[in-house]
Formats: sequence, structure tokens, C-alpha cells
Amino acid sequence: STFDLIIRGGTIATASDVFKADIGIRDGKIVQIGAALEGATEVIDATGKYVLPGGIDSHVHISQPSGEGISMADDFESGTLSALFGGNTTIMPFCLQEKGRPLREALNAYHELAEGSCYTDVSFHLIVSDASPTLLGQELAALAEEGYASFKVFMTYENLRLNDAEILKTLDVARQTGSTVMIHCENEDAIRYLVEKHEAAGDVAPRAHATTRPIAAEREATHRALTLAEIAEVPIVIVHVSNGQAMDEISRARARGLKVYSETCPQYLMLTAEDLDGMDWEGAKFVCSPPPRDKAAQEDCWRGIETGVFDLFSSDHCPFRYDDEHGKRAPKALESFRHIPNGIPGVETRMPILFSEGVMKGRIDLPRFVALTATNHARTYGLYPEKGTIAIGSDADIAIWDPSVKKTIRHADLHDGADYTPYEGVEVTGWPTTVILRGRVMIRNGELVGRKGDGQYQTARTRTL
Ligand code: DUC
Ligand code: ZN
Ligand code: ZN
Ligand code: ZN
Repeated sequence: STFDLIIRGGTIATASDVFKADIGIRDGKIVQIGAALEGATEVIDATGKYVLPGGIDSHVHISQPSGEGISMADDFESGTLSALFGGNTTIMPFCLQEKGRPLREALNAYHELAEGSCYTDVSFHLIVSDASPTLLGQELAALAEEGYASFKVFMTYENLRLNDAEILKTLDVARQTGSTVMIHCENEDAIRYLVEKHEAAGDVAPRAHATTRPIAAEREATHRALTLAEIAEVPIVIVHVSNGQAMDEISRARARGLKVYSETCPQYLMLTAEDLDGMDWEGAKFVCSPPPRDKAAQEDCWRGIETGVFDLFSSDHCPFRYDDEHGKRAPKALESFRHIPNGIPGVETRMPILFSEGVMKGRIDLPRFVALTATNHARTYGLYPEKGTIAIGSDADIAIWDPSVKKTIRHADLHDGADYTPYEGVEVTGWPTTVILRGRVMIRNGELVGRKGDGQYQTARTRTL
């Protein structure tokens, strides 16, 4: 027959349009979009449903070494399975370079972990923790040409942070190679000053994690990152923006003509620092960096989602088990907030939360939802137009959303390797019930039918200026 698969009768949304049409798929690609398509091996009836590009979560941590005795809760199998059930068809995890070691060594290690294990497609970012000239100059350019076109640098964390000179060198390589740099903006020295003060005063509970990483530390570092990018004349991505003051820095930089992309995450819409209080170390469940702020910051982040300050909505999925000696309650972590592993799970709940709180509550329309959760990720990180849209010639990566589903989020129903969700009890309307990866039905009406290993690695293109 003409098509392998037809998706019939649904309401399609892209980042620019909403329309009713059928989609014809052959050999993993979208080959036709039109009315009354006929002639397929399989037909999926999407009447009353939204047919959207599969989600792309461009900020996900999987199997990263996280300190002595601490391990992440997800490997590539559980991480991508959880992503798939949340409507994603591509995720972008990080390959962490160990200081003094070649970037390629990190890449090889993560490729080995991912190979044959994935339920979604995967494309990597590199974390550059060593900006020494041999590692940086020679390697990054070669890797960019091979399709590793984005990397993250940190302004915080003793063992990861780059200083301003190192960041400038890294930005310079990015400018030359057309790579995209993601920057984690928090002022490490300011944080350390506060951490030492709190520990000296005996204040070691999880809540102090938020207190010692104040908005000012994020705002200053955001301003500095933008300034360095302005001087190096290169676009950057400010990741996991948590508040209005950092947003204002981004808007001001844009007004000066800077090309800057920015990202926020579900935790900054749904959580506050008060969640870090709680009996029996429960607050550790919500420890992530930057930390959740207050109601006013949540409203600011919503405004950024609505008005276009933010281009990207990512999970920053970085899962650790709570009730576990290798996780949030590791012996060392119980000594002080400073040793609680930073990060929370969220790859499966990212899109349902934004769909329910954003689209169903009328804050954003479907095209904006698609842009924030798929299209802009593909564009920013060199995967477009194979990924991130519904168009003739694109990969048939599609999530069919049922807006009539009502669910209460329970960790017991999720598929990640953690033992809790920060969103336990949150009620959502709408869920991606059928998920298609390069034309292969992976989830049909909520049931897994795809196989581990169906996900493939995707190389990325560098920026063309
Ligand atoms: N930054 C991240 O992007 N993820 C988890 C922890 C962190 O600091
Ligand atoms: Zn970060
Ligand atoms: Zn992260
Ligand atoms: Zn364990």
C-alpha cells in the first residue's frame, strides 16, 4: 500500500498552525499531509485528539557520575522509557567530561551506555569541565564536525566551574565552530560564602540549599554570562532560569542585540523553596539547582512562557532516589544540605504539566506549546527539520494527546528509576496516549508496544550564521 501508517482525523498542531488533516507515513518519514488519505497497512484513528510533534527534551541527565557513593536513578533504558511515556521521542542527555580527560573519552563511555538501550532517539551535549587548550581547542572543533554541536559549561560547583577566562576561551571555540553553548549561571563564590555561614551556624537542613543559592547569585551570573557572550560575539543558551530578575537580564541583553536563547523548567512553575522544608529530610526530594523560588518567581516564569522570554521548556531531569543510601539520603548527604545530590526527576511529567497548566488553562496556545516542548529544541540544537515538527520529509515522531484524560500524578504510575516524583498528587488534564517514533508505534493507547533499542542516536548540525 501507499503508506505504512495513516493517522486519521486528528487535530494537528505545529509551532505555527493548528489544522485538521490526516498524516501519511512511509519508511519512518511523513510523506503526506492531507484530507481523506487512503491505503495503509495500519490506520490510527485520532478523532478528538491532538496530533503533535513528539516531545524533545533537550536537558536530561542520565547515568552521570554524581559524587562518592551517589548514583543517578536512571540509566538509558529507564530514562528513555520514562521519556517515551511522557510523550517524548528524542532526549538530549549530557556526556560529562572528567577533568583532565579527553571529551571523546566521555562520549565513548556514554555511547556505550546508550547503545541498544533506548526507547527514544537520543542526541548528546558535552559538559566541558576542563578548558585547557589541548582539550578544548583541538577536540571541540573536530567533534562539532562529527555532529556533537552543543556543550554545557558551569559557573558553579567546585569541580566543574570554569572561570571567566575559561568561559571566554570556550565561547571563542563555539564561535569558530558554530557550536551552541549552554551556561549554568550561579555565582559559586557567593554561594560558598553563604554555605559556610549556614554550616557554621549549624543550619544544615535541606531548606538551606535554597537559602544559600539566592536569586542574586543567579542574576549576577546570568548577567556575567551574557556579558561574556556579548564580548565573544557568540549566541548562548541560558539554561534553567528560575526567576524574573534573571529573565530581565536576558531581555535587556536581547534589547542590546544579543542572540540569546533561554530555558525554564517545570520546577520553577510548580515548586517553591518551601517545598524544601519538611519532616525527616523530605525536603531533599526538591533539592535542585537553581532552587525553586517563591510564588512571585513562579508568576514571572509563567509570564516568560507566555510572552516569549523563554524559548525552551525542558525537564532538567536529574533523578536520585530519595529513600536510598546512594541517593538523597546517602550517609554523607544526611550530614548537610551541601552534600545532597542536586536534581529532581521530571522527564515524564514535563509535557503533561505544561499541557494541563498551560494549554488547558488557557495560558498558552497549542503552537506555543509545540514550540516550547519540541520545535525550538530541534532548532536550537541542530536537529531541525528532521526532528521537532510535523512536515513532509520530517521523521514521523508524533505524540497523540487525548485532552479528555484526567490523571493524578503518582510516582507508582511513572516509569523512571527514582522512588518519588516532586509532583505527587498534582492533577492534570490531557496525556499523550499514543507515541510514534520514526513511524514505529511505541506506545498504543497507553500500552508499551515498542522495544528497547528502537531509539537511535541522532547527530546534530552546527549553527549556520
Ligand atoms: N544543573 C543541572 O543542569 N542539572 C542538575 C544540577 C545542576 O546543577
Ligand atoms: Zn545546570
Ligand atoms: Zn541539568
Ligand atoms: Zn541503592
